[in-house]
Amino acid sequence: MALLNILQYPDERLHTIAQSVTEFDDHIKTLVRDMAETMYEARGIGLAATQVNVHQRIVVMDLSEERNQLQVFINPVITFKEGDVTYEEGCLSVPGIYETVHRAERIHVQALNEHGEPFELDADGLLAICIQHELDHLAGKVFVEYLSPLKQNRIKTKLKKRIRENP
Ligand code: GNR
Ligand code: NI
Repeated sequence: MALLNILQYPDERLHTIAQSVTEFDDHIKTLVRDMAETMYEARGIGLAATQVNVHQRIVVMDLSEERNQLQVFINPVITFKEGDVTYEEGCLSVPGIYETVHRAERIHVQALNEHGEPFELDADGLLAICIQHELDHLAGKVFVEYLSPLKQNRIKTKLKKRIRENP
């Protein structure tokens, strides 16, 4: 097991577009385990491979109170969206910043598990929000990009200052 380094916005590597996973070997299983360990240690509800500088379509999530219901999404695709919700989102790559974002309220997702087996699910509530947030990471998008350019610049300045003072 290993903890992975989480890239911090505005690191340009967060804008890399992830590639589909084609081989379900031990390397993927180790990566999924390390991503889960990193997410739990950071107290996040989700983590996309992009955030640990691995540009493959892999997401781990756990929305349970007891932190014992890991969900793994490989090559996830949202095939249906409806409705509109707003939620105050945060991100492990944008620490300490919480801003309201609009998302679809209900989605349908197709993905593979860590064994390469397909599954589908309907999601709403925080699960739907989190899946959309993670799929954005795989497409190179960070939630702050939904905010006004003014807010984005303020967040960039604040985080760059923090990184400078706290290397
Ligand atoms: O831990 C996280 N919390 C969260 C809260 C509201 C909306 C989305 C999220 S995902 C985030 C973890 C993370 O950065 N995943 O990419
Ligand atoms: Ni995030």
